[in-house]
Amino acid sequence: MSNTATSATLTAAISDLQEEIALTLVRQRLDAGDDPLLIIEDCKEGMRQVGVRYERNEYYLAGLIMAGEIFRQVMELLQPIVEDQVSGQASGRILLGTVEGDIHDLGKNIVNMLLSCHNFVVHDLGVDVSPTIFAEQAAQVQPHLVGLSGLLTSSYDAMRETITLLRAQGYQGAIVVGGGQLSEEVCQYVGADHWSTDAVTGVELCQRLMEER
Ligand code: B12
Repeated sequence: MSNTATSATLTAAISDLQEEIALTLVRQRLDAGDDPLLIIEDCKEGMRQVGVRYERNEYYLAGLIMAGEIFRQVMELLQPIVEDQVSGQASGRILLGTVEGDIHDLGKNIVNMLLSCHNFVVHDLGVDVSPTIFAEQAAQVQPHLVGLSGLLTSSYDAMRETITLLRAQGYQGAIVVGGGQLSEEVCQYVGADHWSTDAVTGVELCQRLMEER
């Protein structure tokens, strides 16, 4: 059932904050056997458009909150299906969280879900996690990988501080940063080893890092 028109309709429903229409479209696509990961991509594009409309003052904070709520409900529908579909070899331990000052967690939660489906043991510290908590938990959990999520420009300094502290206390595993606005330049600025703007490629990266160990 997935085609350009159905993708565009779902993206538009999210972008227009039409909750019922968006959820109905998701249910219809799931009933038709559509790939939940493609559905997530269409919703993500809708969320990107919400962000653009917020920047243009077409939406205000309430619009962001509403979009977040719609996405959360979409994920409630998709999660059981994704969990049924994906599986893999036992992987590694990963410490995950959204950095200090940032409460965006929808993307991080998708990463958590996909990593768990690939048999990673995920220690998710939640949102607004201080560098100290990351460092304490890293010492306790001894993760193979650390994943830091952040969507705000101001999160880059929190990522940098967190990574500096982790390295200062001797953490030697790979550190991956993720978030929609990241780039190679930001990755270098914060001192991470890898970066990703997408959960699927991010999880593939984590799997590759585990294989290379
Ligand atoms: C929904 C939303 C919110 C919701 C979040 C709800 C929630 N529970 O997460 C709420 C209302 C809380 C919110 C608040 C704010 N927001 Co907001 N928000 C958004 C919006 C529209 C969508 C984000 C989203 O969920 N996208 C969908 C998910 C699936 O995508 P994602 O997060 O990018 O995640 C994917 C990848 O990045 C990756 N990934 C993510 N993390 C990780 C981690 C690892 C390890 C890996 C490998 C991969 C990975 O995988 C995910 C799946 O593919 C964005 C717009 C945008 N372009 O992102 C603005 C946006 C991020 N928000 C913005 C702003 C300004 C704010 C506020 C400051 C607004 C205000 N005036 O208060 C506050 C800040 C609050 C805070 N302290 O954090 C700006 C940031 C601008 C900037 N450059 O800093 C954006 C870009 C909007 C814009 N264009 O202006 N927001």
